[in-house]
Parts: sequence; structure tokens; C-alpha cells
Amino acid sequence: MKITDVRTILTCPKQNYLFVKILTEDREIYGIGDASLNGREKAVEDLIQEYLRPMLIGMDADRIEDIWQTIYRGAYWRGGNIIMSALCGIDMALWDIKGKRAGLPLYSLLGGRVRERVLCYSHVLGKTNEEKVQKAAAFVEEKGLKVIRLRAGLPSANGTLNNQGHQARPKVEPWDPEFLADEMIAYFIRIRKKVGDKVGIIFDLHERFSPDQAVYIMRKLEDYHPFFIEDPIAPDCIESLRTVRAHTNVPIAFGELYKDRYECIPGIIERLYDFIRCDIIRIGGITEAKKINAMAEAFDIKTAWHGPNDVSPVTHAVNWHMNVSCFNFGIQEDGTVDDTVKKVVRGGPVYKDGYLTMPDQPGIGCDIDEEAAAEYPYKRAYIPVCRRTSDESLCDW
Ligand code: CS2
Ligand code: MG
Repeated sequence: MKITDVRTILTCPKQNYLFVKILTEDREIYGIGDASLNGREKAVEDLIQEYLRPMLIGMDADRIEDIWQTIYRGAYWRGGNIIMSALCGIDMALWDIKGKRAGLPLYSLLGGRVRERVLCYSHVLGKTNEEKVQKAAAFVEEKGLKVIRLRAGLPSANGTLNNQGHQARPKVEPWDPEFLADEMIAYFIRIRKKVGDKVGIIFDLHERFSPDQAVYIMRKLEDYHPFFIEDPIAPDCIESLRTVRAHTNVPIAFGELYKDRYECIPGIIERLYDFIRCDIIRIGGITEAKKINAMAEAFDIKTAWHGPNDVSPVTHAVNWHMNVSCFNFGIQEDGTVDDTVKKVVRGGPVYKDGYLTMPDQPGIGCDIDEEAAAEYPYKRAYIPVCRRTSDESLCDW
């Protein structure tokens, strides 16, 4: 079945999203994918429109692997966030088409169900850590959560949602890793005491600490049994991850910033982490995610795919199909989808009592209302940057 057009839908219902819609010679069958790269959406759109669309028109939509390799290797210059995000938008849309043609949900194409529902965790939100401590127990109770997630930081965790309008430059947030380790430890312990021992607590250190600082925090938290510590350090230096792993026995989740399977390999084969948590868009989509998943399974590493509030329901749905069909699933991050987003994107996982489910539908099971999307035009927005209050130097956000 030939591809007849590749469209991009750039929209900002609360957050900028870049969706891909692939049309085929069967007018009834099209695929939807997500190519959103928070803070750089237009660069991805240009790559798709200027370079990928012309070469994809006329190709056989059934040949997902061949198209993936053609985009990845065929350009000679490969990888990176912009290319991999574009590749993901196309890859997801092609899997969606394959599912619709077969009349089967994506999970069925991936091997079929191995579980009925998907354990998930939610972010404890609030403007200050103090507010989060006060709200945590009620939040767990009201939502019936089994696992919650905290983030190391001073400001609100809502920082990436682009609901403040067009931005001329990134917001600057304060962060002093040298002086805040003890405060973060105390924050975790206070939450542990509030929610009790039965609730899992994930602590996302968000690549904000150096290896020595991360080890210091993790060792102090060993007795408070975190579900896992997420991205304790930046991913750039594998030696640093080896150091962290060697000095603490707390479970580690890693890889939100990885861009392909090759970046995952050293950590997987040395078991430097217990959960792999790539973002499915950043690694080039379902085709790459299933390969990473298979590598992780062989080394007893579980999955915790990235899926926060700023990810669209299309990607939440893809995560869900992966989770429900893969043996080595660990847990899924559940982003609350804003009501405005629901006007633009139909479908996606449904939350109940700590788990996610989705109704059976062919393909990914999501659709974009293009008229609604047009009512929410793109607004330039940046991911914030962190600067130390002490000397104003830049540190990892
Ligand atoms: C975070 C994300 O959910 C997480 O684990 O690391 O919220 C991340 O900061 C954003 O997705 C960036 O856009
Ligand atoms: Mg994270």
C-alpha cells in the first residue's frame, strides 16, 4: 500500500506537539505518529517536510523496517534528537497503518498481551516541595496510587508545560547541587513518612547531580527503599554511571536522554541500571523501542518508558501497547492529560486505581482532530535552564 502524503500537525493545546499523519492510496487508511521534541518542534517539522516527505511518497507503507533503516542510514548523517524524533513520528504512523490494515491493536502486532493492565506512577505536583509533602498522602489516597514520583528541584514540576504563552528565551530556574543534596534527602524521607511503607516512591534526580553527590544521596536513602532512583547523573559519561552503580544498592532507572540502542548497550550488558527508561520518541519510535526492549529482557532489565505530563496521548498509547505486550515490563510513568489536549487528541490510556488500560482498537488507537488542533497554534517555548543561585553558572536542568 503506497504512501500518498506525509502531513505534519503542529499545535499547542497547553503544550507544543508535532504530530505526523501518513496518508495511503486507500483513502480510509491513514496513520498517526508523534514527533514532538519539546523546545525544538519546528526543526523536526522542517526535516519531515523538506527532506522526508518527498522521499516517502510512493514508498510501500508496509515496509516499516526498510523505511526506518532508509531514514536512519540512508542520509549517511545519522542520529541525534531531531532526526530520531522525525523518524519516530513516521515509524509510529506506519505501525498505526499496519494495525488498521490488519484490524489489530498495536500490542497484537508486537506479540500479543502478556498482561491485562499496566502498573503506573504519577507525579506529586505542587509549587513547592513543602506543598508536595503536605499533599502527598491525600494524593495517594484519592488516586489509589501504588507508586508516586518526586523530582529533585526547587520550583514547581509543571515547568515544561507551555501554558504561559510565546517565550523569547528560556526561563531560568535556580538550582544549587552543591548545597541541596541534604535538602533533597530530607524531602524524600518526609514523603516516605507521610505515605507509609507500602507506597513505592520514585525519586527523579533528573541528571542534576555529579556522581559523588548522587552516591551521597542514594546511600542515605537506602534504608527508605526507593522504588528506583531515576537518572541520578547526566548520561554522557559511562564511567560515571559505573561509579554510581558500584557505590550504592538502590535500584536505578536510566536513559531518558538516550537517542538509540547503541547508547543503551554498555549499561545493559554491564547491568548498570535496573530499569531502562528511554523516551520512545527520542529513540526513533516503536521499531527501535522493541529492539532495546529485547536487549534489556536478555539482561533481566525492566522497562519504565518515559511518559510525563508533557508527552501526548499518542505516545502514552504507544508506551501502553509496549507495556502490555512485553515480558520485562517494570512500570509506566502516567502523565495526566489536560482537558484542552483531549479536544485535539482522541484516545489514549485510561487510569484506574494505579493501573492503565485501553480499549481495543486497530493500530495505536488515537486520532487527531485537525480543526481543533488549528485552534491552538504553535507558541515558541523552551525547556527552562538551571543556574546556580551562588554564582549564576549553568547546571543541568
Ligand atoms: C521528567 C520529564 O518525567 C520525567 O521523568 O524527566 O518531566 C522531563 O523533564 C520532561 O519530559 C522534559 O520535557
Ligand atoms: Mg525523568
